[in-house]
Amino acid sequence: MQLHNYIGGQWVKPANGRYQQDFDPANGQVVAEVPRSDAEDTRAAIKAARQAFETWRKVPAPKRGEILFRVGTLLKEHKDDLAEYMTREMGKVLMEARGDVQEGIDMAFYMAGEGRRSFGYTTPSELPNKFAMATRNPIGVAGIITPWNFPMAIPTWKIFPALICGNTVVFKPASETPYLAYQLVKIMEEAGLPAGVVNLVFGSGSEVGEILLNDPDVDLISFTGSNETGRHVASTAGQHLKRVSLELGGKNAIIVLDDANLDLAVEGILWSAFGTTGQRCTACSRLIVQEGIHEALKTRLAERIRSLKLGHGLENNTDVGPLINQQAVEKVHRYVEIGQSEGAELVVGGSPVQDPILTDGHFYLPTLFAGVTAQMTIAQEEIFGPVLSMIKVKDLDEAIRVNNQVAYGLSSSIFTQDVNNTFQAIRDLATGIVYINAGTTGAEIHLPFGGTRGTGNGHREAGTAAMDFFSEWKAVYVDFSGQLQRAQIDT
Ligand code: UN1
Repeated sequence: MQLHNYIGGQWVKPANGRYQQDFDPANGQVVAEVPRSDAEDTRAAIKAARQAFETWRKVPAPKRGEILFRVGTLLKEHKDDLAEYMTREMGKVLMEARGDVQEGIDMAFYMAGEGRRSFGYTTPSELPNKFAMATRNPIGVAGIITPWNFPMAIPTWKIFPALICGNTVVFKPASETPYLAYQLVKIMEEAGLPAGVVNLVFGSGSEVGEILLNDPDVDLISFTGSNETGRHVASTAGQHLKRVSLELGGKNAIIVLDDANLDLAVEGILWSAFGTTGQRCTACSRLIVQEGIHEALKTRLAERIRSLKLGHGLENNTDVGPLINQQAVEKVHRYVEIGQSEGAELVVGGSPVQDPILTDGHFYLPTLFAGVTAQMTIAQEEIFGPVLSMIKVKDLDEAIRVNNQVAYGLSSSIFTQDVNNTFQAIRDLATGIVYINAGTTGAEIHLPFGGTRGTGNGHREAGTAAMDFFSEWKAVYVDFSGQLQRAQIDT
């Protein structure tokens, strides 16, 4: 199927007539033909969004919410189809694809409700007969740049709060997941979103993204992706004084203390490290284990990892799907080689899959390293694949130190049954998300999502925190005294 851009409420071909193909990473089959748009289409989309902003910002927020409610209902109706398309397009197993769509549904209903809240506040004035309040206000045109690993969740975390706050959107989805972006925008159109409020432009970061960063008519940029690109986004958009929200990488760890429930820890580790083939920002790539339980955990994990079944995500018994593309396989393998050359012990995995049935896909064996030290490259850099590194520690203090000694700070987790350890961990783990007795993934949409240090630039997505990014405050003073009252002077 050939996809089109969506600009000003019309499905249109790219002005330059160029297309590229979108592939199923599990078997190389073509999923869709996608525009390779450039500056011309992007500028047209920005113009449409700018025009629509003047009307959309005045639509009462509860009415904007009603449209989002319809979007949520439609997403729910199409959940099965959307999940199947997602598995075909980016490889995650069907159950997880359903979860990804569910995040979009949840966000639609949550933000629909925000249409009737969007709370500001009133506060007493320092002067008599004067009223003071602060209200949330739309900002303008939001450039939304999203990755392929959560093709429904991440765009909806950004687009729905942008819309409920009264902004309009130009959406540039990842080149690897255009079909899901197309489906999402189709649903928004069907739900009755007015023309120009959301515009969709397919194309590369260098041709489409760059225009969003530089065009003065785009007021804010919300980006999820790599740390390197995030720095470029922030510095480019920053020169134009745009507001920028970044969600970048992670190097998330699970800590397992001697007193942990080992059965539970094993389940949490497998799910966090190998779910989505390790391709989540929140995926666990470091396992920080207290020495007393280390050997037992290593043996159990090795056994379970060996039995994980790789395959197409649409097959019932598949545990782990493919990586997104061949570059990802090569990148993961490079890290595995670095791990070995730095002296880590390869316990399981460590190579692309040889199975002839899977050779057309981008499969890599789930991999476990032990004997890793906190400073090794595989314990410091984001791999974004199914590679887990075990680091042995003496006690909780050392575990927390190791956890915090990386350039990222998205998610962390601890398995312990001791209440004192628990609260110390909650206080001292320097990440934006902390889990107790659960793995590092599974954020819910009504809580703030994001991280410290190199994971971002201090903003949070989801929950009411998203409203803080997509709106700006207006302080309003109403003087009903009938005379000039000078603040700070007429005391
Ligand atoms: C991401 O990988 O960027 O908490 C998002 C989780 C999911 C979202 C992950 N709810 O793993």
